Amino acid sequence: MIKPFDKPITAARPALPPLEEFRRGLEGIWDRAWLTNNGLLVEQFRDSLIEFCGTKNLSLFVNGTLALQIALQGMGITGDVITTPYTFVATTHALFWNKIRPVFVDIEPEYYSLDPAQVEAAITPWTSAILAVHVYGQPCRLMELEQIARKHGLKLLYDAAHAFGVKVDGTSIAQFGDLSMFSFHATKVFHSIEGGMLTFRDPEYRRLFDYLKNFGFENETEVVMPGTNAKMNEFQALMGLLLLKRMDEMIEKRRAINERYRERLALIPGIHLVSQPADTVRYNYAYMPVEVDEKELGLTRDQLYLKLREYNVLARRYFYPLVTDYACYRGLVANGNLPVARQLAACILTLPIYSDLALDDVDRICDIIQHIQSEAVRGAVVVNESQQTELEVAVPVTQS
Ligand code: T4K
Repeated sequence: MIKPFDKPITAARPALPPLEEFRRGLEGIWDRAWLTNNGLLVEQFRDSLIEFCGTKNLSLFVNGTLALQIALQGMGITGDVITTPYTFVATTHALFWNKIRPVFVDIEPEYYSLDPAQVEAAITPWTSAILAVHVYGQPCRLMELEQIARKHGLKLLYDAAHAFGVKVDGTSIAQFGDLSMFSFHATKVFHSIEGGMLTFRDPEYRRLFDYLKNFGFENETEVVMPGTNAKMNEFQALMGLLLLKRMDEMIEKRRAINERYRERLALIPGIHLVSQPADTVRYNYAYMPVEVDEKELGLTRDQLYLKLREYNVLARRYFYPLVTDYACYRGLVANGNLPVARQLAACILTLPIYSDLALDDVDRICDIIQHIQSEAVRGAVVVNESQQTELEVAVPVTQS
């Protein structure tokens, strides 16, 4: 019997700078008594990000969801947008908040992003844009999507919430498409507590986004458009500045964790690893997804998820259910033919990964999975039925 962890090992856990550095930053904020509305630290953070991403066309926001909503509004996107059902629900919410109709198409099975052939087949005269997601930080089929977008005169937007720090052929992922949105939420590889960033090709968008995130104010007496409030504050920028310095170190730690998981999990029947990133990609190891093969493992994905909880390993099922199956979208959206996404959502499990996760703990998580698998094939795993019923009620099984 393997001992459960004393404390929960969560799927994500925020990186934190040394407290003393944050305290020193707070003293500066106190001295200036300037907390938000484009303060000194937000400006400094923006400058550092310009250098990091290699583009001046960059705007900061209070969170990624509002950044994406503002992007869609500012770019004047209307009608239909082709997008993925395999994502966090905020991607779709941003479309609905702009009264845009999402047209869901299936994903490709290698890196789980939009399948370019399906995108092209779904284009109609009402299509105005493609909104693709770099799921788990793995780049989408960038060149193919770009070609399709140019050929049909569509805008190409990326929800790059997971992809900060990723490079393709040495170029920051922030420089692809017409626009990318990054989330700096606490659970991400890099964060500013909450936070969001847009990077874009057209420099004109900068002014527009500045208006939209600050009530549309031109000056004290002039409001030029009905904006909202989506400004990043000084505390967020302080956290971001302190963590940006540690980006290489944080990615390196994640790389080692990912490598250890891959070595160990490759030996466990029923646990299938996601494809390695292409050689041209500098990956950020944002998540640790695995596909659970019920027959080989002897347990369903949900049974494994519940068993792991008994050991205090709080894996998550990102992204189950599909967005199209949430109560607020069921029946509202054309559900489409989504076999790859549906199959994936049914078997995906994301294991704990964060830069401070000890390699010994990774080993122990793998030992636990190995142990659960051996017991399952012996028929010795008892799944607590009340827990399972609870799970099924909370999350309805998706229809095929
Ligand atoms: N597009 C995509 C593709 C996204 O994935 C997201 C966000 C967005 C857009 C929107 O960006 P933001 O508006 O959030 O900037 C979490 C995050 O809240 C969310 O940002 C993220 N995606 C999503 C994938 O995950 P939840 O509801 O699953 O979070 P929660 O509270 O269950 O936390 C996850 C794990 O992290 C838990 O095991 C606990 C741990 N945790 C969490 C927090 C907040 C900590 O250890 N410390 C913490 O401070 O959504």
